[in-house]
Amino acid sequence: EFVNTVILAARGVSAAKEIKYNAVEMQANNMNLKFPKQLFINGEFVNGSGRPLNTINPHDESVICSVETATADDVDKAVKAAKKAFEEGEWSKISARERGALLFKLADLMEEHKEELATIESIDSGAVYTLALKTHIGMSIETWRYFAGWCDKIQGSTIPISHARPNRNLTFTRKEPIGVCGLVTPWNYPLMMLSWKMAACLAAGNTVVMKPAQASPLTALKFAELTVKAGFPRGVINIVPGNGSETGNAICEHLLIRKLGFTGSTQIGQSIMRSCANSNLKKVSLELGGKSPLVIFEDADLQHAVKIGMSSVFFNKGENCIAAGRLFVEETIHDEFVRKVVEETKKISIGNPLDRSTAHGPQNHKAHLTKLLDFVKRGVKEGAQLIYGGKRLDRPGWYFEPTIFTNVTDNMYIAREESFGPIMIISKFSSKNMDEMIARANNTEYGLASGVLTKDISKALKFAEKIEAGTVFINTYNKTDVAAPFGGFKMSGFGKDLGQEALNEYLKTKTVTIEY
Ligand code: TAP
Repeated sequence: EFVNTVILAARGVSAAKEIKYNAVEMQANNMNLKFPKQLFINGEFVNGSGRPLNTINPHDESVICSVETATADDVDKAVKAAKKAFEEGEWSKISARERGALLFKLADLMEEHKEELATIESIDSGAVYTLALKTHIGMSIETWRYFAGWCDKIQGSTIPISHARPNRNLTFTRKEPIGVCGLVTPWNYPLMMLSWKMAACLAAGNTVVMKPAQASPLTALKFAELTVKAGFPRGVINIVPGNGSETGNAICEHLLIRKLGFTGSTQIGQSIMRSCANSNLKKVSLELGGKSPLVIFEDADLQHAVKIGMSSVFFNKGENCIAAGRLFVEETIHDEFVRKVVEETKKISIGNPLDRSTAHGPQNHKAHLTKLLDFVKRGVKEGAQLIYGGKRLDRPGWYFEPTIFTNVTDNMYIAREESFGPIMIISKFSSKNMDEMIARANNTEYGLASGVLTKDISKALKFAEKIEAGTVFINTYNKTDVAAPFGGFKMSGFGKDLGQEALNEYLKTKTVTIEY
C-alpha cells in the first residue's frame, strides 16, 4: 500500500479515501451494511433524473431500498466525464504500471470488503452466501488481479515491411485504448459480470460508463465507493443504474462511446447491435444466451456423472449462462442416472440464502419465476415427462423447486429454448451413432458451452472438435477461470471475456510506418 501511495502521490494522483453519499444502512448476516443508492458520475454520488426503482430481496419480497436511476441526460453527463478523464485527466497521464497498481489496490479493497459485498449480493440477487463469497465476489477479485497484471504487458510489434528503396522503412504497431466504453450487464452474477468486462476495459486504459441490471444493482454501487477509496481519478468509472430501454439504450446510442460490452439475452443483444451500428458503428462484443449440451456416456463414473449433471444445471439456481440446457444421457444408463439424480435432487436444501446450510436460494426476481413456471407448463403440454419439481414453493419469496424433465424430444420448446433456471432437461442417445448425437447437440442457434463425461479420450476429443461451442468441459463442468477466454459462438455472441483475448476487445491497433 505504501508503495502504491508513493507511486500515485509522485504522479499527482490524489487518493481520496472517503466519499460522502446518501447511505443505505442495514443489518444482515450478522453485520452492518452500508452502501450507496445513487448514480456514480465523475467521482461523486448524485441523484438521477429518472424514476427511482425499488430493489427487492427475493428471499422475502421486501424492498431493500429505492435506487436512483439515470435518464439519457444523466448518461450524457457520465459519458462527458469519462471522455474528459480519458483525454485530459490523471488517468491519461499515469503509466501502465501505475494503472496496474490502482487495479491491484482495488482488488485488495474488494477482498477487505468481501463479506459485505457477498452479503449485499446475496440479499439483492438471492445467491447463496457461501457461493457469493466464493464465486460472485471471489472470482471478481481474481479478475481484477489478473487484469491488473496485464496493464504493463500490453504491447505492439515491429513488422518487417518492404523498403521504399533506396530508403529504409520501419513499421510498428501500438495497442491503444479505444476511449469511452459502455458496459451493460445482467442480474445473475451482478458484480462478476461487471468485473469480467470492466477489469479488461480499464487494464487497456479506457474509461467507462456502466449500467448494472435494474433487478440487482447494489454491489455495483458499493464497488463504485471502493474505487474512490482505491484512488481512481474522477470520471474514469461511472455507474448509472436504470432500466434497459432508457438508460441502457442511451449508452448504446451515445455518439461519444466507441465500444459497447454487453452480457444478456440474445434478443436484446440483437437490438443492441443494431443501435450500436445505427448510432456510430461502435465496436461491440456480445455474451448472450445459451442452451449448452452435456453428453453423458455409459462409461462415465455414474456417481460423478450425477454430481456433475446436477451442478451443470442447478449451480446458482440455474441462473448461469453456461448452465447445461440439455442433458443427453446414453440410453444404457439413462434409467439409473435418472433414478439417482431424482434421489439427490430431493436432498437439496432450499431456503434463506444467508443460512450456511442452504444450497439453493430463491430465483432472482418475480418475472423470472413466472417465466420458469410457464416454461414448465409448456414442457408438460408438449408431452415431456415432469418427474420432479416444477412448482413454486409454498412460502414467501421467489422460490422454485429444482425441476427434472425426461422423455424430451428435440423439437420441443423446452429442448430448444433457454430457461435460465434450475430445470434439467434429459434426453437419451445411442453411442452407436456418435455423429448423430453431435448433430443433435449442435442443432441449435446457441453455442456458448458444452460438456462431455466419458473415460474414452478419443470420444471426448472427437466431441471437443465437432461441437459448435465456445467452451468445452471434459469430465467437469462450470470450471471457468479468469485466465481462460470465455465466450460463445453463433447466436450466443462474439468477443471474449477473460484471458488475454479479452484485452483485444478493448484495444485498437494503430500501425506507424517510418521512412529513414
Ligand atoms: P437482458 O434482458 O438481455 O438484460 C441484460 C441487460 O441489458 C440488463 O442490464 C438490461 O436492463 C439491459 N437491457 C435491456 N434492454 C435493453 C436495451 N434495449 N438497450 C440496452 N440495454 C438493455 O438479459 P437478462 O434477463 O438480464 O439476463 C439473462 C440473459 O443473459 C440470459 O439469456 C443469459 O443466458 C444471458 N447471460 C449470458 C451470459 C454470457 S457470459 N453469455 C452471462 C450471463 C447471462 P434491465 O435492467 O432493464 O433488465
